[in-house]
Parts: sequence; structure tokens; C-alpha cells
Amino acid sequence: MNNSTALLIVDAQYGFMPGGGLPVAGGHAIVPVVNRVAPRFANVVLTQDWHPRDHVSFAANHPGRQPFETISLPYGEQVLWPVHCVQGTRDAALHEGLRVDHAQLIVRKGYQRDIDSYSAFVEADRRTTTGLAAWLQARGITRLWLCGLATDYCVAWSALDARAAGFEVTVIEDACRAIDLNGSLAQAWADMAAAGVRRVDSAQI
Ligand code: VGL
Ligand code: ZN
Repeated sequence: MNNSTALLIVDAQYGFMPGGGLPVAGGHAIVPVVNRVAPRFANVVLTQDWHPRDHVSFAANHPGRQPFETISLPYGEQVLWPVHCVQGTRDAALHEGLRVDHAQLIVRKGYQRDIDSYSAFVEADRRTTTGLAAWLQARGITRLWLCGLATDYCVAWSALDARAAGFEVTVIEDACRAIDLNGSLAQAWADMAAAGVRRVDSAQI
């Protein structure tokens, strides 16, 4: 791929794979697919969900609440998750089987106690930027290919924010896996299609 294109690998962390804090079915199966496509990209960026232990998104920090319930926070509705991707733990580590030594940037997100961040671009308050759009734009990158975990949360939110920031966006479907909570996967694909996100299989690259 040319220099105006980047691969964005979202949250390919143990926490979202079998045995992790918020396991996504088949999450580990993305690793060989990502490894197959990554060499094609001169520009590679990864994200890393990176929560403090007292993070607002953890059900365990809301007495009486259970994982996958929703609560209302100052910035809107928040799904309560099992404890996952706590800073510095193995759960938060990137999968060691990823062969992406040429990656240039790791964007950590969700590190503020009171704000979650599914998106690689803008936190859940929809105001606080991670700086990623400016970083990409400063390098002349206009096209993004997305893969990772989970399709219906961090990948979809990142894809939608990337479109809003003016990037051309393609999601590599078989290099993603979903949580699929209450129809969230179908909703995510509908939202992405409506926003002009392209959807491909890795074999088409
Ligand atoms: C994610 C829920 C909570 C994700 C991260 O990576 O999709 N989902 N934190
Ligand atoms: Zn998280």
C-alpha cells in the first residue's frame, strides 16, 4: 500500500481473547489474518485499551451492578464491562504473536478514570481527542484500513470517527471479531455502511 494509507489494528490484546477479562469469541483468530495483511502496509498504527483499575466502565466499580448492564453517565449511556485491560497487566498486553514490528505508533485509550474510549480518535465524552487524526493527517495519510477487536465496539466507533474526520475507511471483516451484545453487531455494520465505510475480506486485499 502507498504512503497515504495506514493499517489501524484495534485492541489486539489478551483481554479481548479467550481467557481474557472481556473475552471475544474467536478473538485470537484475528492474529494470523492481521499478520498476513500487515506486511502490505508501510504505515501501521495499533491501539491499546488501557484502563486504570478504578475505571468507570468496570461493573465492579459500581456496587450492585453487573457486567453488560447499562448506566447513565454525564457523557451518556455507558455499558458496564467486566474488569479488562488494566494498565500494566498481561490482560492489557498486545498479543505476542502479532508480527508488526514495523508499526510506528501505539495509541492508548480509556486511561482516564471517568471517561471510556471505544474510539481510537475521540473519547466517549465525544470531545476529548486522542490526537490520532492530527498525527495521521500530519503524515499525509488519507486512507485507513481497520482490523481488530471488537468489530461492534472499538472497531466500529473508530471507523465512524475516522469517516467523520474525513478519512477513507475500509474494515477488513475477517480480521475482526465481535462482542455482539443485544444486536450491536448488525447495528454497527448498518451504521458503518451509512457512513460510507467499505467492508472487505482479507482475500480481497
Ligand atoms: C472494547 C468494550 C470495552 C473494544 C473495549 O475493544 O471493543 N469493548 N472496552
Ligand atoms: Zn475497555
